[in-house]
Amino acid sequence: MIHHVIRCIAAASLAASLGFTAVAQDAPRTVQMKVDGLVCAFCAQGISKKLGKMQATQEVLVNLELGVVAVALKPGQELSDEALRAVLTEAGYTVQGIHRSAEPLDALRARLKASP
Ligand SMILES: [Cu+2]
Repeated sequence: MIHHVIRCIAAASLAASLGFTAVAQDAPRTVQMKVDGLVCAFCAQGISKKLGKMQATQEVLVNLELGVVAVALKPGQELSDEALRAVLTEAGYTVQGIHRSAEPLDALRARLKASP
């Protein structure tokens, strides 16, 4: 037991010295959704507002052209697929799919802009 703990601490400090921080940083903190019914800037604004009000939300990204909505979660906060679906469905949109990743919102934004 003690040995196990010591090994873990050693591994953690080794990782830290190599420039890696906590494992949690690689956890999926970005929730990307394919949403149907996004038509205009008001849709984007409304969705940003609704999702932005949620406690776990750090930042919202809406790409109208591709029908993509993404939410970056605050550290240590969670947002279930069901909760996200509920908000968007209630607002009149259809969620086609939800995908979680560790891709930062800025990177996702750049990638979406670059796609045709
Ligand atoms: Cu609209």
